Amino acid sequence: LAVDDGLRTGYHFQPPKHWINGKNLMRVPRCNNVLIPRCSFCSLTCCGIGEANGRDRDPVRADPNGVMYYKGVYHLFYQYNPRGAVWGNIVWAHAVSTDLVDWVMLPPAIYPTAPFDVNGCWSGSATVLPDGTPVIMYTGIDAQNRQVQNVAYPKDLSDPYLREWVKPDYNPVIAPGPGMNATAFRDPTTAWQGPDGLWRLVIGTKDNHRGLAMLYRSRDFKQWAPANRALHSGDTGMWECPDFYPVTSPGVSGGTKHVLKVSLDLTRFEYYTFGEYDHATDTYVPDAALADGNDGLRYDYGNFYASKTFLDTAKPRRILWGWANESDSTADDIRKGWAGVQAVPRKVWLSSDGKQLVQWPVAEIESLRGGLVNITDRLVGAGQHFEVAGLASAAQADVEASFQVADLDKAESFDPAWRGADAQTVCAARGADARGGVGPFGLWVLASDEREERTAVFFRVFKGGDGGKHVVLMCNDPSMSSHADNLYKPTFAGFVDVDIAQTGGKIALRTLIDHSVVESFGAHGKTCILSRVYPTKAVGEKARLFVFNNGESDVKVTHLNAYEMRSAKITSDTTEPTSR
Ligand code: DQQ
Repeated sequence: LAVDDGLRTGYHFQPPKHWINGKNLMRVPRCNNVLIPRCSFCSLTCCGIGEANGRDRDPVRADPNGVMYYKGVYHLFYQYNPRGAVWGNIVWAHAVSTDLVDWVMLPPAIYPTAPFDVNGCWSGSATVLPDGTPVIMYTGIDAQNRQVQNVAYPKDLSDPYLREWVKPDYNPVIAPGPGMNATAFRDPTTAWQGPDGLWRLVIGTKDNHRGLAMLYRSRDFKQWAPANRALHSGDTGMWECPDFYPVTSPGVSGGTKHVLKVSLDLTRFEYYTFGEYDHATDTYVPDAALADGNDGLRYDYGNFYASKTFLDTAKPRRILWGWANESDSTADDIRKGWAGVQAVPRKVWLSSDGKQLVQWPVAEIESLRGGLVNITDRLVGAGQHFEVAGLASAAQADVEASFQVADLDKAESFDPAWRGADAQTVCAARGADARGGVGPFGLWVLASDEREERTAVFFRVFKGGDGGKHVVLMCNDPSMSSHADNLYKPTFAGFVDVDIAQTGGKIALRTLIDHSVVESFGAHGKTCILSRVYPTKAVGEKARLFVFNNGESDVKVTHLNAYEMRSAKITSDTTEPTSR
């Protein structure tokens, strides 16, 4: 069974056509000769991890790049292969919006033109200078296949869409120094100014297995000098797409913390820490309770990578963009003619207890809400489920639900063998159909008539957490999501930092359903999971939505609002830049 063409997203950003790269497959002996794609830039050193995280599925990149707000317009650039047959020709595609919902597609803004980027224009960031000029810094793959950093400036600041970008001849502005790994030196961050007036930015690299966030300084954005030591490093392999920015929380003494996020090339997951950044000495010290790398906190415990934030000075707020890969087969992607979507833009901030970041879809997304189905105080008994009926299409919906567990004493004990294990391991052992004490309870989304196709988004509660607290697990289980063949259907999961006894057994879930996207926010944005699914029957008007409870304790749906979602307007501005 092939993946249905009707699974294009309605309000998650994707270009009209987004061709996947051809897969140049190779056999890897230490993976039992499994075929995996050649990847021209990443280090395919561990097939096990790569396969486990879908790397063999889709080498195309759609990293959000240079995201910014400039004079009333939001700009989203992203990694794009306009030819699509093979890896290469990577350009910065460009789209603009005044509301983060509807988008105008523009011709690529940055594309190979010069020896310093002739082999590709890879990820980077935008900085708005104090005089109001935006500048982009991106990684160019030069004629020697080195990764170098180049700047580009708008050609015409009076063009509200900033369609054309000029690359000065003095590029590259940062080249890998002697002894540095020139094929792992990329993805400059947005720059910030220190008290001495110098600009700073961070570039991702590695030194053998050690991932590094290299710091550079400049007076004029033209001449850049490396700092004597990295801003931070970790024993995790290459650090791609670093992001470094301040966050504040009214509940946190001292106010501001700095977040450092990195994308791990080896696992295709992202991790962040936050802590104290001393502007005078450029020292970053993550808070002691936070782990670096694989045991660390994640923005999203699902399919979400190469993310980037920007400060929206209009509101003000910080907005996070992330790319969600496909998890169907290459053949299906080529047949569909598109691959790769963006998660909805999310507001991101530091929780009031200062223990983690919290995310929530930008409020503008709610302008797409249409018909509403509302449910209040409905009990779901052990092993019961009910349909949330009445939506014209449950394939494109926004569901906000609050659950209340009737009897927390029924929670199973947390298996000591799971201590130290990640949530995904626990959820793989106790999926949506494994009966529990408290939970699994939650939503079956994109469900077919007889529910033989369904994706479960749910909570499960255990006794025996640290300090006598309950352990709350949030999962996305797509194992029943589709009859189609050759899909990658990992169970994704994260722990949720709530004291559920203190909330009176209450926990909230919001899930954005968009044909092949299931993007969920647990406990008001504390734990987020995005997954891609490809039902064959639960498509369009045939998709249905249910609440289920596979636990022994009753659960009350104290309220549930399910909204139909209109599609975002994606229009094309096909004017070719004159300089092309
Ligand atoms: N994608 C870009 C790189 C980046 C990677 C290449 C992350 O700059 O490291 O398309 O997905």
